[in-house]
Order: sequence, then structure tokens, then C-alpha cells
Amino acid sequence: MKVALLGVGQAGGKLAEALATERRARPAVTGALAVNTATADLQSLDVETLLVGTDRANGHGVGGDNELGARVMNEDVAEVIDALDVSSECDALVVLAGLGGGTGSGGAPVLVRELSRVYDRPVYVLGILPGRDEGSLYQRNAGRSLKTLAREADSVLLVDNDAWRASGESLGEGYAEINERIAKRIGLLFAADETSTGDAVGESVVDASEIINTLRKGTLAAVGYAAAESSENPDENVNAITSVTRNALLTETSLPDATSAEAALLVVAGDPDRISRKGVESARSWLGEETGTMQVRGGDMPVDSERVAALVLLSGVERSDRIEAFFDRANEAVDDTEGEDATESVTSDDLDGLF
Ligand SMILES: Nc1nc2c(ncn2[C@@H]2O[C@H](COP(=O)(O)OP(=O)(O)OP(=O)(O)O)[C@@H](O)[C@H]2O)c(=O)[nH]1
Ligand SMILES: [Mg+2]
Repeated sequence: MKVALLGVGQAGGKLAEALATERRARPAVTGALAVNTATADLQSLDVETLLVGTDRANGHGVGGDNELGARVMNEDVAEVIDALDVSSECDALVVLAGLGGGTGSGGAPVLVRELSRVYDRPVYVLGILPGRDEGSLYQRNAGRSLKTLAREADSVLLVDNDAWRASGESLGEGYAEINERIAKRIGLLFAADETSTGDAVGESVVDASEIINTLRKGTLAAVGYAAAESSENPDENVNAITSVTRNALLTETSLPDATSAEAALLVVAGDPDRISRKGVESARSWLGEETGTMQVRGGDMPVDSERVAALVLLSGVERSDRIEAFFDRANEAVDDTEGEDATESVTSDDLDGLF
């Protein structure tokens, strides 16, 4: 699937760069632009960059004020749309942002709305949820941003900053590594149809429409990934394929505890000679039962490797425990930061959308 990337804010820019330069993801990326209100955060990036909001932010960021982030982006939105190179072969646009800060949190919904208006292609978001230990302001910002994005975007693919962090590492130390993991997994999803060698592999190879149709079934999405050694004999890989699929869903998703979905996609990556059809079939039916959906799409991703991997895309995860817990925190944070009564409801009016 060909994608144009638009990173907003510090996390968004770093993630756009990580994806655009990731080995397997690279062929799927037709262009990447990083937009920010902070000059310093753009300087080191190896993608196209654009500084916005110089009148209001003076090149120093918006300091976690996501309403200001939204306002600034509104004023400069035409310039951003102009600067983003969207080729005709592009299947989707992807806006990337950390949802807890100011520029990305406030700016991403504005850009999503404008991109949806300008382009007749799906607009997806790769949104980073703040980890549990991040402060109230981050939780509240992310809650408001996500609420708005869920309305404006075709799908919001969420990565919890606690999900793929190496144990014992603080969040700050771990960013580079987390970003690499995100790029590898999301890159694999976008590039799943890029490795098709044409003849031999044929019909079971996943294509862009399977990803798009899976994402169409829900608002919030998550992705999981796991890999393991495989045998040269495909008949011996039935268990390897089912167990990497289990791990991808149960222990390695971008949104821990997201196990119920409206639709799912299972991509099995590996040497085509090692992939057991029986293994793929039983992994797919297990995935459907476990997530409670009848809609499990699937496909292979032929790669030259002795390992076999499962990439699971879940769409329609809004009812997961993690999303509920997150909105509880965001609602409580509204209480902390604004002195109102805490509320437990996801649709609470205390948590205003951004516009
Ligand atoms: N995964 C990941 N998360 C990040 C990274 N940098 C920041 N974050 C997270 O993103 C949120 C903060 O957003 P930033 O992108 O730093 O903020 P910003 O959009 O630049 O907004 P301002 O600095 O307020 O103008 C927090 O939840 C951080 O934990 C990163 O490189 N990777
Ligand atoms: Mg910043």
C-alpha cells in the first residue's frame, strides 16, 4: 500500500522519519513531511520539514497547549497541504502524532479534516497514547485529541507508549527504540503488498484493499506482531504459525488488552515454501473466535527468512479495556486540571472535542 506520511509535532516527525527510512517500509512510502512549531525539533530530521505558527510560537513549540496547536495549524493549513507531496499512486494518507502534547495533539485533527476535504483517499492517523506515568495534561490532551480524531479520520491506529517499551527503560530513554519498533510493525503492514515477487506466490499475497477494507469496519485500530523460528518443512510449521498469531494478539499488540474487534487482518510473513496453509487457516479461525468477529481477512507476505511472523491488524477496538481505562484517566485529568467532577464515561461531556 502506498502511503504519504505527515508527521505533526515532535513525536510525529520522528515517527514519520523512522517509517520513511525503515528498510521494509521504505518502498511503501511515497513522501514524508514533518510539520512542527519548534525549529529545533525539525532540524535533525531526514525528511521534508515545514515550520508553522511562527507568529504565535516563535519557533519554540506550543508547550503542551493543544488548543493553541489547533489554532496555529488552522492558520497555516493551506501551506501544509501545499507542501505535502501526494502522488497519484498513493492509496492512503497517514497523519502521525503524539496525542499528549500540543502541536501534534491539536494540529493532527485539523490536518486530518483538511486532507479528507482535499483528497479522495482514506486518511488514517497513527496516534501515540501517553504512557500511564505521563502527567494529567498529557492524558487530557490525548483524550480530547482522540475524541476529535475519531470523528474526523477514517481510522485511528493507536500505539500505547507503554506497549513496546523495553523493560526497565524510562520513556525518554526509550523513544528511539520504541519508534524503531513502531516503524518495523507499522511498516510491515503498509509494505505487506510490496514484496510480491509476481509469479510463484500469486493469490494469497495480501493487497492494499484488504487493509483498507479491514480499517473501514471500525474507528480505532491496533496492530500486533510476533515472530518465531520455523522449520524447512511447512507441515512442521502449523504450531509456529498459530503460536505467533496468539502472541501477536495476546501479548504484543500496540494497545494492550485490545482483544475484541469488528474486523481483523492476519498477515503471515515468511518464506512461501515454509508457510503451512493449514497453519494459516487455523490461525485465522482462532483469531476470529478470540476477537469475536466473522470478518477475518488474511494474506501472505513472502520474505526471504528462516523465521515466520504474524502481523495482526484489529479494527473497531473502541470497546477494549485499554481504551476505557485511558478515557477514565483522561476524564480524571480534566478534573485535575480544571477542578470539575471526575466522570467515568467515555462519552462524557467533560471531555470536549477540540473543535
Ligand atoms: N513513541 C514516541 N512518543 C513520543 C516521542 N516524543 C514524544 N512522545 C510522546 O508524545 C507526547 C508529547 O508530544 P510531543 O510530540 O513531544 O509534543 P508536540 O506535538 O511537539 O507539542 P509541543 O511540544 O507542546 O508543541 C507525549 O505523550 C510523549 O510521551 C517519540 O519520539 N516517540
Ligand atoms: Mg514539541
